Amino acid sequence: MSTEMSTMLRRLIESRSTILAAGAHNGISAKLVERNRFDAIWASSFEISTSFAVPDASILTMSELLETARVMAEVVGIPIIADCDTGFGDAANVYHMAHRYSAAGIAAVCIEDKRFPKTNSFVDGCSELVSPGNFAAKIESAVRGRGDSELLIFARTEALVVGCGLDEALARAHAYADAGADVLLIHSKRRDPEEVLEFGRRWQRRTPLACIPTSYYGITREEIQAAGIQVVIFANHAMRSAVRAMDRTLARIISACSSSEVEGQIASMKELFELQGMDDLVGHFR
Ligand code: SPV
Ligand code: MG
Repeated sequence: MSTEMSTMLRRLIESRSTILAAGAHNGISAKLVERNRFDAIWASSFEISTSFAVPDASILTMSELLETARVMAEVVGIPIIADCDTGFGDAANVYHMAHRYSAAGIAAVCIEDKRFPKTNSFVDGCSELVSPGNFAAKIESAVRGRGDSELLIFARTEALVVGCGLDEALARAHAYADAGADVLLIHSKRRDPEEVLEFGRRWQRRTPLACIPTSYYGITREEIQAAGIQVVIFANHAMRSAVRAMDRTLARIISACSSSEVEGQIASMKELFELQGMDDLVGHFR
């Protein structure tokens, strides 16, 4: 069932030098990503955990993350790349994960080589990696689990995040590409993009590269392209901006005991009815 969106994502990756994805955490944020003409949605574990107000630390179950991704898939017409953390366990869990995400119409799953339970990459000192062999076996399992579907498997290495260095990151990435990964995500939490760019320059395989420029946000489109990185994921900006906006609005209302000051600065009910699809409903059924 994932085949249509997976095929769309595969074609995008084959035909474009750069694909832009943005993080979302529910139906409405996914719609805004689509409305702003991103190519794909990143169903971010960080954003979804934040929306439940729990740590991004393998606290949410696969069912909760899958259900959230499914809600997004039902309301948008662009591919969803589901952030599946460590794959919710070992190779057997990954097999079932791939099968279920594919059946839910999700275009791609992304798993990372941290040990379960994982902690968000920006929390210092909490992450440990599984062996390259263990993670390659998980990738092979995801490939088997997708069956005949076109579900894309993103393999993410955290070797740079935990300080293992470029050689280890490249060795792991080679092993994951050999195991059948469709896209290789190289993550970094440094402020400058140099290690990611160097990784890209040294990557000789045909497997496309992806990156998440959260900390090295100064990177340019030209640098990304010159390093041969094709998929760029703005992983958490929808949630970070939503929290700031909601907080400011609520603070102004409580301090004035009135919403009149904020009325002109927030989305109107009409705009939200449009995003809900209310006009269609009223047009057809009322
Ligand atoms: C996410 O958005 O959940 C990610 C990216 O996995 S990061 O927060 O950098 O780990
Ligand atoms: Mg995540």
